[in-house]
Amino acid sequence: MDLHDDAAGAKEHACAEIASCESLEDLDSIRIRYLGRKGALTLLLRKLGQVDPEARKSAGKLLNEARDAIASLLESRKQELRERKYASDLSAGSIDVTLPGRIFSIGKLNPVLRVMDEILQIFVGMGFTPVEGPEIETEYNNFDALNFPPGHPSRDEHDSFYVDGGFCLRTHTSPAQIRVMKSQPPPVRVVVPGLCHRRDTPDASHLMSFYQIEGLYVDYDVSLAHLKGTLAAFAREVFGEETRVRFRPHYFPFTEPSAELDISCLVCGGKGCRLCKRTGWLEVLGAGMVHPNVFRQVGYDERKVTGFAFGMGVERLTMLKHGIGDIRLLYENDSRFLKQF
Ligand code: 2NM
Repeated sequence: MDLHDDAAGAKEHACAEIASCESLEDLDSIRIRYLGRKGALTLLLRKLGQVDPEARKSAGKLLNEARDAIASLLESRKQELRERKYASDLSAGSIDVTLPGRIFSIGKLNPVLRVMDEILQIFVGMGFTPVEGPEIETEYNNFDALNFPPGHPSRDEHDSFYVDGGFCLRTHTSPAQIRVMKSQPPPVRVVVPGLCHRRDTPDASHLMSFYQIEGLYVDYDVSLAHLKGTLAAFAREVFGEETRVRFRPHYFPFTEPSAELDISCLVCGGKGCRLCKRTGWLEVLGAGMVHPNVFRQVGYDERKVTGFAFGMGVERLTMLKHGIGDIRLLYENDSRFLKQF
């Protein structure tokens, strides 16, 4: 057995076959016959192991050269045959070069996520750090630690989703703030975006899963004035410099005092219209000074620290910003609707 002769022979045969080959299909079968898993060259290479060591080196070199030469000839012949086929298809009229190209449309973020990014950026610009928490929470973090007493209506089976073992789907992102406060001393300045879940029947303004962004600022000298200034600056950045704001007293278990922030109506500017139900104002978010019971729960000294917190529904803000009348449109994945944003 002489591998040198075999290699030279295989190469010579292959080159002749490739040169006279007239179709891409035949060319591929030549490739398989010589270079495939059971191809002539492959089998010869496998035999190398049986050759005595002195002859192995030169035989190996020759076989590798033969394989590379065949591969490169196959490639250049393939190119030739392709070009020939293309030219003949073109002259036969079976390719219509006037057809428009394929259009690949590029996807983009849902408007809710874009508004979420925009809101987060505004707070990042004011020194807040975005953090996230789990969607399945302990009932303790979701309610007890936030000063919701055991009989509070939002803890009802009809209002929250419960999971065995003292867990529930978070109904707001506030439990993440509990985790942050438990993990570090003041100062805390965080914004928390995330999906929340409540047992609501979907309608034009409710979904059972929705995004919230909440914020928390805790230090030794945080006042209601800081809260008002921060949220007024935020509202003007999202809705425009001419936007007026007002704080209306409200109640939340985890803040005292609590308030809701309204902005002057985006449609009528305050004169009264259908969007603002003739009031001239649109409700944007809830906020307040963190309740001392919350600080006590996380181990902060409630006599020394103060803080403000706020929370907003991202779908609601998206609807206000873009004049969308039904929250369900945002998630129906109808591209005719989504393309507008
Ligand atoms: C709101 C309104 C008012 C809030 C309170 C807290 C915490 F963790 F500090 F207790 N986080 N978020 C809060 C306060 C949320 O959403 C409408």
